[in-house]
Amino acid sequence: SPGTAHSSGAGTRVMIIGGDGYCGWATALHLSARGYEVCIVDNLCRRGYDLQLGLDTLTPIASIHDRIQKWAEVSGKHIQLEVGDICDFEFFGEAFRSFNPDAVVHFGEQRSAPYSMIDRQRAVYTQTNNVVGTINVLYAIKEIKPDCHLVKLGTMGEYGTPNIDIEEGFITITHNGRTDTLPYPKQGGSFYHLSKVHDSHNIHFATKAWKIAATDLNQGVVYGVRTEETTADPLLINRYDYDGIFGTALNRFVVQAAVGHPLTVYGKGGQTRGFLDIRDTVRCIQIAIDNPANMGEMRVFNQFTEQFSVNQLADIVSKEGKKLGLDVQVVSVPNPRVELEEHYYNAKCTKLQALGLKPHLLQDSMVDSLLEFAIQYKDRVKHELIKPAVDWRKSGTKVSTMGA
Ligand code: NAD
Ligand code: USQ
Repeated sequence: SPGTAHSSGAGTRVMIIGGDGYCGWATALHLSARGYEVCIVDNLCRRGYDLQLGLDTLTPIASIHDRIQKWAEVSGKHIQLEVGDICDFEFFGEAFRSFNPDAVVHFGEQRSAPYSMIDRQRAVYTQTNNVVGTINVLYAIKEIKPDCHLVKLGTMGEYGTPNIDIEEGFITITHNGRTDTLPYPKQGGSFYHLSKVHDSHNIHFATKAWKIAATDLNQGVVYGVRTEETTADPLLINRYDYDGIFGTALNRFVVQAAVGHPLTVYGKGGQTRGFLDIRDTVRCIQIAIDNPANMGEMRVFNQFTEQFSVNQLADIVSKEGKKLGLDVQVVSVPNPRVELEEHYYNAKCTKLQALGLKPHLLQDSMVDSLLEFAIQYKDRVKHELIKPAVDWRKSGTKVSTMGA
């Protein structure tokens, strides 16, 4: 039964900011099932972006209240809920004080690069929401519970695509005969990715100034949807984005294959990124909580398990689709983003594995079962939401209503 998994971390009080979202919901249930005391904080803005832009998840998700109630029924575990905006310190400070967490996992940001590039207003919103929210979390820890461990979701996209190996957060440089270990150079590729760069700098400063303990998890692109706990009941199903704004590469390709839409490779398709299965996202978070950073330390882990180029993903999905009798076409569409389409990429990801992560690799069976999942829900797919919807070069000051 989903409520009976055991863990050495049982009893740890974990606040999950963004616990109604894709990574956050899966993580909240994973930890709750293992006996952690979980409190979700979310202002439900992610559901609001869908209403605003006419988007929808592939899967029919239940309201946060219904999800939590169903979880209590199937697992016997209670998850606390605080609906509110972490940018509002009056709300957030009170929620933090009353829950008194040992660890706070911060997923609660606007996380789409295309969304942040729609127009000036969304660029400003993305950076304000993300940077201010994170500063509020840092102040809550400092003022209310200085030994609370911050587990912050960053992104591999903070590093960009440099022509040298990517280290985990820091690089040792010898310059004019002197040597130092410094934050790895950052080159975000959108106002969203840059919001994470700003967060990393703010967190690093706060760990030094106030002796806070923080782990910055530079996560790669997540794929998949089913986790042990979200499959326990239809009302626990997770969200799955496939649209041109919130959908990410592999998840989009799988839905495209399921509905007979050509796979949308942007430009030359040599863009290479780190990827991981959502079943590993939840385990990485648990590993970070169970092995906290030291007070005064900002520890950085690169949270992905394998690297792929967009062309490699398209090949894997076409091959698997053919096995299921799908006729999968691949097209190169003009790249709506400004990014290198052919480049060197070699990023380290050893620290989480050293702490015990056993990765689920993107073997054929995973694509298979994801494809079958997408086929199951294919009648809910709105074809017009698939096209790339945001051009980096066209972002302007006029507020875009999208649908128009
Ligand atoms: P998501 O949009 O599904 O979930 C984020 C949640 O945070 C939403 O439920 C939203 O309502 C909430 N939120 C946003 N701003 C808030 C605020 N000010 N106050 C309270 N709640 C707020 O995103 P996700 O895909 O689950 O990503 C979670 C985190 O992981 C993000 O920080 C993202 O940058 C990072 N990440 C995601 C991926 C991926 O592939 N999905 C990859 C790397 C990193
Ligand atoms: N791409 C395509 N075709 C598509 C969609 C994407 O070729 O249909 C390409 C993009 O051009 C890009 C790459 O695939 O080169 C990755 O794009 P993505 O949309 O999958 O990922 P990204 O915009 O980087 O953002 C996602 C999450 C974000 C997270 C990031 C991790 O939305 O929250 O931070 O992945 S990372 O990429 O490592 O920075």
